[in-house]
Amino acid sequence: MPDDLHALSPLDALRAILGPAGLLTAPEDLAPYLSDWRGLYTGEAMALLRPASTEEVSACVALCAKHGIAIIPQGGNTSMVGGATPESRPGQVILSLARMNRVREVDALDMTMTVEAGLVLTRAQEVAAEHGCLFPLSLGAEGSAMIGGLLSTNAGGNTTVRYGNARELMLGLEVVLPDGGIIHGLRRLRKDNTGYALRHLFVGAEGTLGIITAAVLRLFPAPRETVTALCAVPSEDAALSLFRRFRAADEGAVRAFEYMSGTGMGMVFATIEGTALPLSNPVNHYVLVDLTASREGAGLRTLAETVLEAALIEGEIEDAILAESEAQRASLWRLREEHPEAQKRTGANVKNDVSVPVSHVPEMIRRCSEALREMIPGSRPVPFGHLGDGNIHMNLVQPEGMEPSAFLARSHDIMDCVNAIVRDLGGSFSAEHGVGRLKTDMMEEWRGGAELAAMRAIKAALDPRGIMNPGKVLPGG
Ligand code: FAD
Ligand code: 2HG
Ligand code: ZN
Repeated sequence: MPDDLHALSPLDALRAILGPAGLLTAPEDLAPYLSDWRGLYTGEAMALLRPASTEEVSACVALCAKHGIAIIPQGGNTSMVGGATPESRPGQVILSLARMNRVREVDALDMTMTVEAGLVLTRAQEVAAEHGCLFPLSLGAEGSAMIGGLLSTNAGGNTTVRYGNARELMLGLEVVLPDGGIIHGLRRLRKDNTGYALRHLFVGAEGTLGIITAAVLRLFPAPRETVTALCAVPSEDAALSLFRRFRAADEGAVRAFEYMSGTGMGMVFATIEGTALPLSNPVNHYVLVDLTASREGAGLRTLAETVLEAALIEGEIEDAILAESEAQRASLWRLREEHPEAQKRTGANVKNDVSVPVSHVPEMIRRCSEALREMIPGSRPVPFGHLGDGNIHMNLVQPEGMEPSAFLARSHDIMDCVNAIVRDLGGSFSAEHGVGRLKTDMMEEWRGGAELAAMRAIKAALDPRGIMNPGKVLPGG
């Protein structure tokens, strides 16, 4: 920290580091950063810091550490668990990575891309494509979510079944530690067993251990053939059987395998303009499958038709449509990706981002739906999501006509009900959205004992003053 900053108040010193464009304090400028996408939380901050370089992040963090000022890192602010929203207490700052959005390097031979944390996911996908490659992470919030936020939540999305979560797509990281020190770990090595794999500590840490400022991402060959099918299936078990069929036909080809319920699809048609069912009859269960290959002439369409025909004969599907154009493919995917927005528009809803072993998905959906309907008569279970990796969003929408606040007052009962079944099936209460602020009180029960103690020890070692994203992930943290 330069000596001349010592004489200034913390806010003036931060302003001196960042310049006028880099620090905002007006309430109207701060407002969009103080609330979360779901509308669950609104917090307080004395300033929004907008650093433009790793050195600026480091200088800001060192200054905040000196004064004990809490820092809430924020990317696209699309967290589903209130992870990027400050608590309601004075004297904190939000640190937005939005100005750090440069692509530092793309290497199509090494198949890597070195980017800053504020790069929006769609832009990362575009840059990869411009170099004839694929960056495969894909999710509904991709137009806003940023690389730093995606890595910090270890986001999953639609392509985990083939490419893994954000963690598997990262080779190296640059991180500013809670004392302002910088880990220069932007290595693009496929093999690097050099002591503890520190980079992995920051993936999924939700900003509680430091600030990711840049990352080396893995790239893949660009797809040259893509086939998308929407299938109507008679049951959850049939959806799983269809997954097995596609995997057996060509495991490497399945890019996404998503489940949707008739209830969820109905909400999309009712609330999202320009959507309609492209099949003859509405049913209770749907599957959206994407197959891709990196070589032309892979015969994916024939493969899909063969699998679907066999499934039809066995009664595992009732109807299906294969996209005939890129526009039709996009419209089929829209039916899937509008699920969160459609539920929001339909009424108050409680989200359960859970995972179970893939083989238990049908049982989980059935048991949870039944238990939830029994618990709150008239409530509408909306299970949907990433069947291919075992992560289903076991959401519940309020009964029609019920006071939203009365429904939301039951949130914890609803989550407990789902979690008990998920636990019984060997699953997790926190699959891809993280713990954030919403689920800290579940950590003791699910990760208590030695596991939570180890997490606390890591937090205390790296962030002894507890300035990094307080109140997130660890109970009482
Ligand atoms: P933010 O919301 O800004 O932050 C998320 C967390 O990371 C916070 O704890 C924050 O403090 C921390 N953080 C942010 N940037 C940094 C940084 N540079 N260094 C350290 N910590 C940081 N998630 C999925 O996994 N799969 C999905 O399919 C999916 N779909 C979604 C669809 C919609 C419509 C929405 C609104 C969200 C969805 N999400 C999904 C949730 C969300 O987790 C992801 O969008 C993404 O991981 C968050 O990125 P972000 O840049 O918005 O991060
Ligand atoms: C998705 O898969 C996201 O669309 C959001 O993870 C899930 O709204 C949800 O519950
Ligand atoms: Zn999801």
